[in-house]
Amino acid sequence: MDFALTGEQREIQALAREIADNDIAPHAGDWDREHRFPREVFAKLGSLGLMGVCIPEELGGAGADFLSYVLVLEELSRADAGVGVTVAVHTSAATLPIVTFGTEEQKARFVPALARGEALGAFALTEPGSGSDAGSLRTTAVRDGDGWRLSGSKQWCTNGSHASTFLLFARTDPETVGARGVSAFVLDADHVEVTREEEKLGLHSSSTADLRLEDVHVDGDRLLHEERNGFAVAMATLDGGRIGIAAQAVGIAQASLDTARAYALEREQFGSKLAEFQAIRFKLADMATEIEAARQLTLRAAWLKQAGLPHGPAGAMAKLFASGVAVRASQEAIQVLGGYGYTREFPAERYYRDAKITEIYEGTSEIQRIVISRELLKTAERQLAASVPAED
Ligand code: COS
Repeated sequence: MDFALTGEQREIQALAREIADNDIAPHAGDWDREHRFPREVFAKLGSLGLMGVCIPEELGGAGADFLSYVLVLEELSRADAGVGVTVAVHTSAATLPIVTFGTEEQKARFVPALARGEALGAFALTEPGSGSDAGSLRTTAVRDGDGWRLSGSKQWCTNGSHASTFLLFARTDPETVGARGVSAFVLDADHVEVTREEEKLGLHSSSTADLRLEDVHVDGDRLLHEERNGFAVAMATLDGGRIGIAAQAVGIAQASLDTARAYALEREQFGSKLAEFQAIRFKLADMATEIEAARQLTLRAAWLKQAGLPHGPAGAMAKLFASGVAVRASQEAIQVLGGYGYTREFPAERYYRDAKITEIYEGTSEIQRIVISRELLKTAERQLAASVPAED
């Protein structure tokens, strides 16, 4: 077991930290207040290889590993969780699935612009009537000559208003109920109509849009992977994506701790710095301990994915735990700051608003528990079956 980062991982982490501290954190409060999507930041991240960290070099990416990508997400999210989710969805929910499931032609056509940050990617699975029960989606794709004709609507699509490439899921087999009739498509911005930009509790520097497709024709080469195998594409994509959301949660939690610690060293009450009071010290200690545990779960899940090992349940555990840590840490940061924590003068209230979504998107905490418990029980059943002697 080796807990040390490689030289390359440390370099990429340092680069992301520098951008986060200099180009993102100083503006995050304004972007939050103005609900501004900071397009220029993604151009800069793209020019530095940070919009395609774990995408192979021959496809325009930085060619680093998944763990480096997760380190970048933590740093960006520490500065601005809206920037973090934009990069996370763009990379692991839109670009990576094309790398993994695309034909050579699809990879060459779509990936380089995404990996360089010249194009932004989005992931369109959720619909008004289909959230946690993703297999019940109703957007249809029917055969139309050599291509397809798509109709339906999608909801809460991160990057929706700014993306040029959409990984979108539709039912190609209307006879089949549930997950089996779903296929995946790679679409352009002009295939989808953005009908609404969502108003959210937090993540105001990110875009969350509703989409409509009205009898849109796309060529046959827009189908990603095999027909009727789209649900597996979505699930495998979310297995990796959830590790990224765990990293985002760790970033928010770390920002919360940093803010609380700095305030405790500054603020005086009853003639002493807050940091002198055990009530405050213990809060900081608990926050730091939980954050470290969340980070280790996240890095281990990323390591499993990089090693090509099963990582779905490990990623679900990381997201389940880290998202809870982010909510608790941001809440505690407000408590340490007291009245100031409740105001916009300090970023703690932004962290609190941003943290909540990590318990919801890319699968709620309840869905993560389903993924984890299914695997637990499957393993127990296998062990049981192996220990029962076969009947003659
Ligand atoms: N990787 C690859 N394939 C997978 C998979 C995974 N992690 N998980 C499931 N599949 C496959 C199954 O093998 C099954 O294929 P077969 O029918 O060929 O056997 C198919 O997908 C259906 O799987 P399952 O029966 O488990 O589907 P369920 O409808 O029970 O759904 C959950 C499973 C609840 C885990 C799934 O719907 C889910 O993750 N929901 C949350 C969706 C989500 O995260 N939405 C947020 C979107 S981004 S904001």
